Amino acid sequence: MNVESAETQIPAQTATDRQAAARVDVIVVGAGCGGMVAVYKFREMGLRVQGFEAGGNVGGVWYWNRYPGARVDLPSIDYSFGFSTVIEQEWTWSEEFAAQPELLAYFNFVADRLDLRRHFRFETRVNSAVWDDARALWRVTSDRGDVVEAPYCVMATGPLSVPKDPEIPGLDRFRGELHRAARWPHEPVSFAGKRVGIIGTGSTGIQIVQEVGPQAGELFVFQRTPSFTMPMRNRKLTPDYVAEVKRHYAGLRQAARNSPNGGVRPSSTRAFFSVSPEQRRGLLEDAWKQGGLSVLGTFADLLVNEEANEQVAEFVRAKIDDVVTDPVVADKLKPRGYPIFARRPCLDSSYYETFNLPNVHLVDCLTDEIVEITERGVRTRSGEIELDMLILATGYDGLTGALLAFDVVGRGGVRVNDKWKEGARSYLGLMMAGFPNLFMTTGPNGPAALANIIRISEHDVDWIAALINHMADNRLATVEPTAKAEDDWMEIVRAMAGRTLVSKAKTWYVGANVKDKPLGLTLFTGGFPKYVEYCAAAATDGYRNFVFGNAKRSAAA
Ligand code: NA7
Repeated sequence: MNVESAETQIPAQTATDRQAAARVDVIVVGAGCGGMVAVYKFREMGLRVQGFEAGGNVGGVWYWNRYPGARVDLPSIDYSFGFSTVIEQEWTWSEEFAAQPELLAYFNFVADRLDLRRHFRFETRVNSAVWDDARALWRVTSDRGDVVEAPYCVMATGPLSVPKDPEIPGLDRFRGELHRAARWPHEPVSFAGKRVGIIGTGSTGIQIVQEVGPQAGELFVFQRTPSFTMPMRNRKLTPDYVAEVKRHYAGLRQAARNSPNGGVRPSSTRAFFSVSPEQRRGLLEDAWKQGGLSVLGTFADLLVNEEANEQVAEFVRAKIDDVVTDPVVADKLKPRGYPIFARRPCLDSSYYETFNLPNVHLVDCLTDEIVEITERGVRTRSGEIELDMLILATGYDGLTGALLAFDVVGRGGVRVNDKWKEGARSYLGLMMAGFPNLFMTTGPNGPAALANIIRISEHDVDWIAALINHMADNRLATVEPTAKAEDDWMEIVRAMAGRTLVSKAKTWYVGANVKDKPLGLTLFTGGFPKYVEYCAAAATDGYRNFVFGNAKRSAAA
């Protein structure tokens, strides 16, 4: 394997040299948290790394999602890198749940401090990644004319990087300001005195509504499926608290890795019906007061026991009546027809209070469906609502969208598009049979959306790095999982998915939000520690579930 110092990075290409393929050891696609960990780790291993990123800088979703009110829904302390004690000690979080500007500042701080930026080509979108079997190389091309080859390619493209417009006719006709939450302008946007409409009431829509409602002239919230949302109860972190955390980061990271969600929030082994109704009520009220995702952690069986789940759902629904003064609006805001927590639970600070403002109007698209977007606004069955601004918070082509958006071609010309025709399939969410030396971080058959994405990214990169080291030590050139290993993994994933209520809601988790996307829960629902266990087991006995190719036939050795 070629090992050179980081200083030998390929220089920025000019128009004349773009056609000649540059050569590195690893190509990393994406400069979100997965891509950042990956370039750091591979550089530390002495590998030459070339990263590509469509955005103008590091940060992934936090680079793109600059919409008003954007905020992480896991504690910042938890939603931060654990691979560098320097970063842990030098960075100080100001709030329990950081807002987007602070998160983006954090990712930039990490990039500066660890000198990661020079490994990426920004504002450069990968067009294709094609496996050259004869030379055992991935050949990656970009929309700027780059051609780079490497024996390894890591897709750190993230589960939520392809925003999805709603399938409503007339979107291009709208003459007012049109903003997409996930492509929010870098310049300030004013809502004052404007008639603003927002489509979508998932985590994103909820954060925007509570922020924009008090600022807009009028705000029309187009809600199709109400979400369950709970109080975030965000707070400033005191210097004493931060100092304490910094002393105990190692233990906190360990605890996070051992918890099902890869985070330090509370979880329980208690079954819902194992305690009396009064105790249940007390525990739920305590969790409600505590805020964040505490309610989810109150009982162990909320995602498997339908009756327990419904009782918690009813507890949360009743809270809406405590806040929203108009009983008709309160009722329309109540989520029904799917289990609580089967959609990503949302956290808010004043979402329901916003509907008490006289300028904020709920449009219930279940009873008054959107028919079209017009030049002047949104037409529902009952009439046209004129708007100065329309905001789309309509979600993402999640989990698979990013890898299907460009040409990823494996052995024998097989495309990921073909392989995933009936749904995402891979071994451990990390590798695919037929796609040698291609890795994914936070892939669609791992715990991606269901556990802390930073912990998963770090784990995945470590796992990939260990395999690359194993190959270097043994002079192996190619690796891919056996078809059987992949089949067996997908069976494990399917069996687990069948036992959880997560598959019982129409969400991006199951592909229900994208037309013609194969339906089904392909995420690993067994919890982060179990996932780590499976991955560790796969690395034992000389990686017995993988097929290796000899170094002799490789141009990479
Ligand atoms: P989500 O959770 O997928 O929410 C998208 C919202 O957009 C949801 O309320 C959808 O309603 C709504 N939507 C989509 N298309 C339409 C149309 N045509 N008409 C009306 N409403 C529509 O995306 P978010 O960005 O909020 O959150 C994504 C993740 O980011 C979240 O899970 C966290 O992990 C962070 P629907 O449910 O389809 O009826």
